[in-house]
Amino acid sequence: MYSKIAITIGGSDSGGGAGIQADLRTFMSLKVHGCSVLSCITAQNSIEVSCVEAVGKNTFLSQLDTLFADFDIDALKTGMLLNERIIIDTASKLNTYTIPKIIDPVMVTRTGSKLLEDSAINAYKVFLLPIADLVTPNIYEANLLSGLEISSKEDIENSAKNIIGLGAKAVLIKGGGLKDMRGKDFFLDFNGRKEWLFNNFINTKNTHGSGCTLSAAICGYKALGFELLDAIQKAKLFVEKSLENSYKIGSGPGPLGHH
Ligand code: PXL
Repeated sequence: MYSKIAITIGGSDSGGGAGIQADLRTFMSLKVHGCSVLSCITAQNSIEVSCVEAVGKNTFLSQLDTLFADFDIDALKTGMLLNERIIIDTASKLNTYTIPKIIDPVMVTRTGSKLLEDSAINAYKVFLLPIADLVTPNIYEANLLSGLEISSKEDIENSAKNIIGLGAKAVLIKGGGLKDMRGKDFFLDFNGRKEWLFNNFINTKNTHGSGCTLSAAICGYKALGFELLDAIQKAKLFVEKSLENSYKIGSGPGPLGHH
């Protein structure tokens, strides 16, 4: 019980549906001890993000240093990193850690609120992707990282190749943003291993935090010692079950019932 430790580096969602709150709920469901390094604080409910503030550099980096000084961390993920400064600071630390690193390149919410400054997209490409064991973009994020405008299955495969070309060891492009690609995700690694992964499409509006939950579950299963593709497949099932248990708490999309 709780012999493994994972860290999420990301933003707080005051509504408790996404961000570090979703990540910690996911880690707990997997019986992995969850630590959190806050990069920023958002004020949000199910319909809007009304305010975002970055955590100061010293407080941000001290959280990481303090955790690594005492705990044997098994895996980590990043989520909302907000700006170039936070991405560069994160990359400079992550460079020195050999544990599995899952990079969820969070850029925008499903309801259209921006979670990343435009100037920071390049910082992802230059500093974070080269040290990622896995990067998990949705279609929108894959477009921006790969410079392609994805509209087909073939585009997804080409975009994944470009992202591997930026130095990521593996990429999982989530197809859900394209109508006929729901429940279909594409995996590619630097050895050329490629797989289309499928799961049942759960028809619910309560999907807030599903991307965070997927990357946190992959991170959790990596902390538990699973191989990357096994971790991804198990994480997809975890998201599927959690979507079946999702619920509504405001007038917009509700959160997953992590399960
Ligand atoms: O789903 C991406 C995400 C990540 N982090 C925070 C968020 C969201 C989406 O709302 O609020 C803090």
